Amino acid sequence: MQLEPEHIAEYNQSQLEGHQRKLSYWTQEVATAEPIIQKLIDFQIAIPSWALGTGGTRFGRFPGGGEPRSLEEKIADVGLLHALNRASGAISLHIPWDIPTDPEAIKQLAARHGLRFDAVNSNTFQDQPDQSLSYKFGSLQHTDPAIRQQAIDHNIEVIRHGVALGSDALTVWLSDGSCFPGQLNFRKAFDRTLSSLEEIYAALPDNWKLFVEYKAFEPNFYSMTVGDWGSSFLYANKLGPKAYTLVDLGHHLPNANIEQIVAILLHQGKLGGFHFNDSKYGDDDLTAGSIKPYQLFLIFTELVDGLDARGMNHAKDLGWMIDASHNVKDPLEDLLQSVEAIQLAYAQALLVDRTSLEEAREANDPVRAQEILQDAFRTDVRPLVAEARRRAGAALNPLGLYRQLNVRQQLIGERGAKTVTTGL
Ligand code: LRH
Ligand code: MN
Ligand code: MN
Repeated sequence: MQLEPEHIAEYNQSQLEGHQRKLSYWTQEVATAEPIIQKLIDFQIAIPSWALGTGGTRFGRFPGGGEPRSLEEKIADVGLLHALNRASGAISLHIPWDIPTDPEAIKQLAARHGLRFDAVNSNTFQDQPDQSLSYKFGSLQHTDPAIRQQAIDHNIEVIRHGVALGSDALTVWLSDGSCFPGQLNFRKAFDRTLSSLEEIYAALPDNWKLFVEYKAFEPNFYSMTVGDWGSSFLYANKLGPKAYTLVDLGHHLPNANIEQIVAILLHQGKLGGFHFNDSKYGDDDLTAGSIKPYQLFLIFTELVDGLDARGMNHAKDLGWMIDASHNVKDPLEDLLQSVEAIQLAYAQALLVDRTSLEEAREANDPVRAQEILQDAFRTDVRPLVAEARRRAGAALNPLGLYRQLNVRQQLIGERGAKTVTTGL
């Protein structure tokens, strides 16, 4: 399925009048509209290769058909998303779910779609068919040095794949931990994990970053060895300047104040990036902004504030990735929704009157502070995001065009109604 520029042009023409009516308020009344539109054009969010097929739960999986059967088809799908929204210009690969057997050809294919390779992800939370030793009791933390070595070697192999593709970061998420009190010596598990990570860190190219992703629970339910931002921060600090903490929004205990975590990590120069998703209960991996859009906005408010305070580039200095997948939506539609939710939260955060907010804080005026934040949050910024898309050559309403073109039906026609994709 190839999306032609004429598809976008025709579609946008049909939507233009309504769009311009809504946009005119912004261009005429809001002085900051132009810089916000520019920032939105620059902002790109990486798509995880494992989210292009229907996710499942351990109770079942209901694939929708037309799903990508190979890495090439996954790249084609991300290319399609990027053509529709011009905001998904990167793909994040999970190894060995997606092994680039011919990296040069894969790189060229991605480049033809205007895509680059974001962080590569290692996988030591599952046993692979050709693997000699089992990760049942952990990987980098394991009591057996041979198993630790196998996991270290895998991570170094993933770095090699990433180098071949032009990626510049490795994300390490460990399921290591324990399910029962007494099972694990916490101090020994910490030390072993640290020394394994040190070996991986030593294999990082100079311009690379190592993202240490934490998670409070699942699949281990008593302890996780990288269980919270504190332990991730500790590992990242001990490892060195190329190591950072990665925040996956679904990996916290209920009601955690993620925006405060983000603020402090960024302030300390140790925030590496994000896995965006949303959740109501646990690591639900639901569409970003679908459950707690105010939280997403508050996170972005801290990000904008912290990035500016440190003189960082909003688009380039953090890793922006989605990590969402589930059972009931068309995965491509879901990803379009996630990207849009992230853009909306970002645009709203850029609208916050930060000078007045700081004054309200200094004056201990929580009422005024709340008004300022909610004034931005309750503003409909969709015309700004749509305008950024239009100027970047994307569809004014990517989901609208996706449905008008019957993309899923076309993909089913090309790939079949029963497709199996690799991933979660
Ligand atoms: C773990 C996680 C991690 C994995 C991905 C598949 O829950 O968030 O990022 O790599 O899911
Ligand atoms: Mn994640
Ligand atoms: Mn997760």
